[in-house]
Amino acid sequence: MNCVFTWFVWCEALLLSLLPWTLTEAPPMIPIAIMVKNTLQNKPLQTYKTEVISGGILLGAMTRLRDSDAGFTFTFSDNVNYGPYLESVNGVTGNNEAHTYWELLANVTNGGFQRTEVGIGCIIPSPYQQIILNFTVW
Ligand code: B12
Ligand SMILES: *[C@@H]1O[C@H](CO)[C@@H](O)[C@H](O)[C@H]1NC(C)=O
Ligand SMILES: *[C@@H]1O[C@H](CO)[C@@H](O)[C@H](O)[C@H]1NC(C)=O
Repeated sequence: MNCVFTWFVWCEALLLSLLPWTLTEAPPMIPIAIMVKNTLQNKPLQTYKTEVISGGILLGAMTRLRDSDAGFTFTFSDNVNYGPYLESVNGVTGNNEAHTYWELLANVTNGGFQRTEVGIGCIIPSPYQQIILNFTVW
C-alpha cells in the first residue's frame, strides 16, 4: 500500500480515537450551574443545574433551561455591536432610570467569581463552571 496513504489512514484513525465526536456526531453536553442572585430585592438565591453543549455558548444553555420545566425565564435584546444583551431574568427586568441591570459573573480557576468580559452570546462555559446572573446597580 502507498506509504502516504497508510500514514493518512493511521492519522485519521488516531484523530477519531482521540476526539471521537469531532467528525462523527454531536459533541457531548457538559454540566454547568446557572445561579440567579437578586439581593437588591431580597430574593432567595436560585441555582439551576443544567448543561451546555461542549464548546457552546451560555445563551444556548439558558434557552434549553427556559424550554425545560425548571421555571427559568429570561429575555434579551440584540445589540448591533456586542450581540445579545440580557434584559430580564425570572420576570425581573433591568431598568435604565433605576440604573439596574443583570450582571454576569463566572467562577475562574483559583479566583472566585469574576465579571465576564463578554455577554451571554459569547460566554463559553467550562465543565462545572458556575455562572451568576446578578441583579445589581451601575
Ligand atoms: C456603560 C456600559 C455598560 C452599562 C450600560 C448602561 C446603560 N444602559 O447605559 C452596563 C453597566 C449596564 C453594562 C453592562 C455590561 N457590559 Co458593558 N459597557 C459599557 C461601556 C463602558 C460604555 C457603553 C456606552 O454607553 N456606549 C455609548 C452609547 C452611546 O452607545 P450604545 O451602543 O448605545 O451603548 C450601549 C451598549 O454598549 C450596551 N451595552 C453595554 N454593555 C454591553 C454588553 C453587552 C454584552 C451588550 C450586548 C450590550 C452592552 O449598553 C449601552 C447603552 O444601551 C462599554 C465600553 C465602551 N467604552 O464602549 C462596556 C462594554 C460594551 N460592556 C461590556 C460588557 C462585557 C458588559 C457586561 C456583559 C459585563 C458583565 N459581565 O456583566 C454587562 C452586560 C450584561 C447583560 N445584561 O447582558 C463589554 C462588551 C464586550 C463584548 N465583546 O461583549 C464592553 C465593550 C466593555 C469591555 N471592554 O469589557 N455595560
Ligand atoms: C468552578 O467551581 C466548580 C465547583 O466548585 C468547579 O468544579 C469548577 O472547576 C470551577 N471552575 C473554574 C473555571 O474554576
Ligand atoms: C451582586 O450584586 C449585589 C447587589 O448589588 C452586590 O452587592 C454584589 O457585590 C454583586 N456581586 C456578587 C458576586 O454577588
